[in-house]
Amino acid sequence: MEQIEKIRKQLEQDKEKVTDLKSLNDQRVAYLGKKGYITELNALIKEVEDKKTFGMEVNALRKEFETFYEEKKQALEQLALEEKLVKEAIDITLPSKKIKRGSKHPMTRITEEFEDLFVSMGYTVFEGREIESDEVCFQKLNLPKGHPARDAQDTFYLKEEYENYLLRTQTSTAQVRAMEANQEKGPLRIVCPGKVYRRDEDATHSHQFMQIEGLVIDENVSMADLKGTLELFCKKVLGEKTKVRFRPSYFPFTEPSVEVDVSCFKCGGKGCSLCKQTGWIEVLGAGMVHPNVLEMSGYDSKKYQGFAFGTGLDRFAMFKYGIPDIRTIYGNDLRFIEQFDRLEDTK
Ligand code: FA5
Ligand code: MG
Repeated sequence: MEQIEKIRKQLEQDKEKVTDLKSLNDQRVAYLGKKGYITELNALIKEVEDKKTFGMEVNALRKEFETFYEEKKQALEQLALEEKLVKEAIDITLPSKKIKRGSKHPMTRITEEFEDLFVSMGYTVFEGREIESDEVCFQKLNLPKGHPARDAQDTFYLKEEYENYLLRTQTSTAQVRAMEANQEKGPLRIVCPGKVYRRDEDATHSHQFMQIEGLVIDENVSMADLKGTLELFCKKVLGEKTKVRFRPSYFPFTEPSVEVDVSCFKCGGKGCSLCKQTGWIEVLGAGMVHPNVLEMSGYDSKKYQGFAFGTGLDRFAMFKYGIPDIRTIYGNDLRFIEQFDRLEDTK
């Protein structure tokens, strides 16, 4: 019985020492574990006379410990929870994190600007294809197999069973697609922007770039209409002071053909590094649609004439935004793309 009293007294002291869940658990092991104080009291039972009283006292002590343990455990857990809540509280008065907004790619901006301009002049936007047949990319544009002008554009062909297919080298393919899609073989007025591919690679030439094609077909369409349209286009896009110059050129699918230069927008025509001291910058190719091209797509070339033009959109983006290397346009670096979000002259 003395032993029991001794351990009861010790328990009173030990209760004070419990400060957290760990020390509480240590006490549980010390009292109720395999070699715990209360467990060992049980072993003494065979040595005492009044086994019944002794057993009851030990049980009472065990009960006392268990009650203490449960109550203390609950209290400590509650305390831990409260501390956690305080620590993890969210301060709703703090400024929120900025949500990152996407921004339009410069090529998307240029494309939309050009589309808007031509739509305002009565054109519709025509969707071409990026994978084209040799027939549409070359043959129906008056470039039969073996034509020397193919060399300047020969590109990425598809493998074996698709050997007659390639990644289009020019949006002029849209001329053929639009004429063939028009069942009435009547007037047409379309623009087609899109990606094109060539085996090129330097600061101003990319293996993938963008062009926009324009095609107008009607009765009595002349070179004067082409000139007026392109002059208006260049002035709208590059500024009213822009001077436009037409030079004779050659494309197999137009006759006559021209290349169009604009007065240098950097030096105004005086001569600088951008225009290589000439005062002029070449921006597009154009011409009157060749009668063969009209006929091959089912048009009556006696009744209809047309003009077509095609220009590299990347060049315009580079001029407009002062981009020195075309490859940054396709590098997917967000630091590059995000800069255009701050421009005020675009949507
Ligand atoms: C053509 O592609 C003709 N289809 C244009 C045309 C259309 C003529 C309709 C007549 C009638 P050219 O190969 O010159 O022409 O290319 C047109 C423009 O694409 C060039 O002036 C240039 O701005 C751009 N360009 C050509 N190659 C690249 C390249 N690798 N990277 C970026 N831009 C290029
Ligand atoms: Mg050219």
